[in-house]
Parts: sequence; structure tokens; C-alpha cells
Amino acid sequence: MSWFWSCGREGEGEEKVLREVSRRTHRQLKEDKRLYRATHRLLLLGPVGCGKSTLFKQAKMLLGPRFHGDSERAAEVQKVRNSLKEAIESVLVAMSRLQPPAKLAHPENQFRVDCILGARDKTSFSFPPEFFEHAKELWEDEGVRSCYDRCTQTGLLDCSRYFLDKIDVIRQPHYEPSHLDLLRCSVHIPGIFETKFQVDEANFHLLYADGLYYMCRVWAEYLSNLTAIIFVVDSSSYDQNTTGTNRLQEALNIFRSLWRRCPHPFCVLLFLNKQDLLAEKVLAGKSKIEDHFPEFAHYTTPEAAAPEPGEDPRVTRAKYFICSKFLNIVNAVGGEDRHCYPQFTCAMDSENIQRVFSDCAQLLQHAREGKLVLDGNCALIKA
Ligand SMILES: Nc1nc2c(ncn2[C@@H]2O[C@H](COP(=O)(O)OP(=O)(O)O)[C@@H](O)[C@H]2O)c(=O)[nH]1
Ligand SMILES: [Mg+2]
Repeated sequence: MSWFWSCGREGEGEEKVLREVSRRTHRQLKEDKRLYRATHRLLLLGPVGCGKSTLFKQAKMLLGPRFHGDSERAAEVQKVRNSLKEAIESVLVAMSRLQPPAKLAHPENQFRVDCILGARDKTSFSFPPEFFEHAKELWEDEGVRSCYDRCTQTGLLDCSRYFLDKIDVIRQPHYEPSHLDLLRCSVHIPGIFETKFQVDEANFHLLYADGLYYMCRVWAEYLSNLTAIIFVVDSSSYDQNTTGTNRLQEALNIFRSLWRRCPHPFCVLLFLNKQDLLAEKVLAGKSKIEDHFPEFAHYTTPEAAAPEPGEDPRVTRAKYFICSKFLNIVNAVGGEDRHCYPQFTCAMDSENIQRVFSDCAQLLQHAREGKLVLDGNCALIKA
């Protein structure tokens, strides 16, 4: 009897504990659910070279400065130097691949080319002083420069110039990479990455599949748990051809295929990236949009356009034209309960990215509350 009695009392105690556990679990689940609902889950997509990795790195930096130990700093220096090595290698390799091939202006520099390309596949390179010497001399050779200029048309050597122009800084024994140096570094690690950050008290959970850009079509199958997709476009690629297709046209094709597969309801944040390069190209006047997209000749800037302070009207017209190419797809394919919100971005500019995410937080919040309309050019918040 006493055993039974004590069992009963113990049972009562256990029941109390269990009730408490259940209450806490319930509270935690409620809190998790609230957080889940209050978090914008975004997936970064877009063609190769449009700026996804750079945007992802910027988003990570929105978390604030991180503590840096010596080994982390050494790894960052190595990362920047590797990017410099890749930059000079890709220009030198391109010299023989171009038709007609590019030649050194100073043939006596050939031994430097052999030296650099000879170390091309070395996995852990220790960057002896001769490496920097060879790279610098070659970057000053007019033949290498003219090859570089010819290659920029392909869009493949985008960031090479940045590192090559900084050889004297990067070679210093006590060199410390800047925020921009790290942003420019190319990292080729395929895989899925994620980061969580907060802007204006809105929580973001950003997912990014590096090296899997070609799977855009497949991603559409897995969108139901996301708040939105960020589709990134290289706006300055209107005059570039890599695989025989115009790069901006390729981005439009991928976007069309993605938009068709998006679930209902859904949001796509269209990041029209590389606005700085687009403005440079348009103002230089060398490469005309109408030579690649003839309809640009008859395009007029919409009245609702909101140029940046001091922006040249030619730049405003160009960026709204590119935006309209994407919105035409949205309007043609339709989808009442799907929205596309364009943003003009420059992934190299931390302030711009901070502001863009702040605008996105507002847009997504309004979209949730059904307070957004699309007027054919831009998403507007209903009064
Ligand atoms: N000037 C400029 N360069 C950019 C911008 N966004 C990315 N880049 C550069 O474009 C190249 C490709 O960017 P990356 O983020 O690797 O593209 P991904 O292939 O989409 O991941 C890199 O050299 C970046 O430094 C931008 O807004 N402006
Ligand atoms: Mg990338």
C-alpha cells in the first residue's frame, strides 16, 4: 500500500513536471512560430557573375563587425592574394585564346608569363616577392593591357583590374585587407550558405546556393517555404556575350522561366545590380544599348521614375529601360497574386545595400498586409 501510495505521490510530482514541460514547450513553439512568421526567408538567385556572392557577403556584414583573430586575418590576406593571382592568370591565359591572339608589347617579359602560369595549379602558393614583381611588370605591359580591354567585352574579367591596380598595396608584408578588398574576393566553394540579419527590426534569413545558379528552374519547386526570391541581374551586361547569348537577354530568359514557375501568392525582389557600372558605360557613350536592344531608341523614361539625387537623365532612362524589360515579362505572364518589386542596387556599396534591405523589409511587410500595387513600372505602396 505504501509503495502504491508513494508511487501515486511520485506520479503526481511527475505529472506536475510534465505539465510544466508541456507548458514551456508550448510557449517555445508559439514563440518559434511568431519568429518564423516575422522572419523574411529569402533565396538569392541569378545568372553567374551578376553579384550574388557579393550581395551575400554584404548581407553577412550587416550583422556588424566580427572579432578577428590572427589566423582569420592571415586567411583573409591569403584570400585577397589568391584573387590577385587568379586575376593575372586569367588575363595571361586569355592572351593566347583571343582571336587573333594578343602579344606582349615587351617580348622579354615572356619568362614572367611562364613563371606565373607555371605556378597556376599550385594549391598552396606562398607568394614570394618575385611573384608580385612579375605580376606588376606584366600588368604594365601594353600588350597585356590591350588584352584586358578586349576581354572586358566578355564580362569574364570583371574584378581583375581591381586587384591588379592594387599590387603594390597587396604585396606589403603587413597588408591588411579592406572591407572592399574582401568584397571583391572570389570564392569558389559550391554549397548552400545561409545568414540571418536584422534591418530596421525586420528579421531576414538569406539562403544562397553558390555554384548552383544553373539550377534556377529546379529551385522553383522548393519555393513554398520562402517569403520571396531575390533575383539578381547584372544591369551592365547589356553589351556582353559569353556563351553566344547576350548576357542581359540570358538573364531575361532565366527570369521568364522562373516567373512562370513561381507559386501563388509569391514575391520576387528584382535586384537590378551593378548600377555603378551601368552608369559608367552609359556616360562613357562607347557601348550603346540600342545596338543590342534596338527598342531602346524609342523608349522614354516613365513619369513615375524616381532618379537618385544628381543622376544624369541618360542613366535614369537606361536603368528604367532595363527594369521595364523584366516588368514586361511580369505583365505578359501575369499572376494577380504574385508581385515583382524592382530595386536598383550596387552590391559594392554597403550603404546602398543597407537601404535596399530596409526598403525590402517595408515592401514585404506591406505585401503581407495586402497594401501593395504594381503600376506597370514599379511597386507602389497604397496610400
Ligand atoms: N562594380 C560592381 N561590381 C560588382 C557589383 N556586384 C558584383 N560585382 C563584381 O562582379 C563580379 C561577380 O560578382 P559575384 O558576386 O562573384 O557574382 P556571382 O557569380 O553572382 O556570385 C565580382 O568581380 C564582383 O566584385 C556591383 O554592384 N558593382
Ligand atoms: Mg558566386
